[in-house]
Amino acid sequence: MNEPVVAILMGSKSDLDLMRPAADTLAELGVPHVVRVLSAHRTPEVTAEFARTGRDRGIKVFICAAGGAAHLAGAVAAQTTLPVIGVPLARTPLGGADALHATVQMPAGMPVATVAIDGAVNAALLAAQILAVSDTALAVKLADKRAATAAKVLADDASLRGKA
Ligand code: RP5
Repeated sequence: MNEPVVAILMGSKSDLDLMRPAADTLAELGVPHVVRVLSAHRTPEVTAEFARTGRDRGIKVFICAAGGAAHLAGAVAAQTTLPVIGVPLARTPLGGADALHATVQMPAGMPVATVAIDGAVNAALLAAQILAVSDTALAVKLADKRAATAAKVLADDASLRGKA
């Protein structure tokens, strides 16, 4: 695979099961990516350095996933003007509501595009859509994927109506 253009960061290796669909989706679309465990709280310096130097290493979009007091996306956004997509994870007894609030409620001037709780697939698709603004081949792949999604819904509908 070529040099990564999307960095998928997660606060703990225990988040990997929930975030694997993001990597799978990017792989399916042929988007080179890197997956890292980096924590806003446990490795703040390494995380900040990775975010600060991302643009120089060819990263174009960050996806940051964390559960609980989920400050990873905000901590990365504080270090870069690259787009940051936050994925709140349902990893605590509060079912992801804590992570959602921590990720989505950024102060003005420091945007994080927050997807749904456990929204790994949409995070990857949104990252691909950002890249596809200047990548026509990727835009075509995304359009094809949308068409396949629509076709499946219509096939499901037809089968429920006994017409398939
Ligand atoms: C967050 O704390 C991580 O993103 C994870 O969702 C949660 C629990 O981490 P572990 O205690 O499982 O390492 O920083």
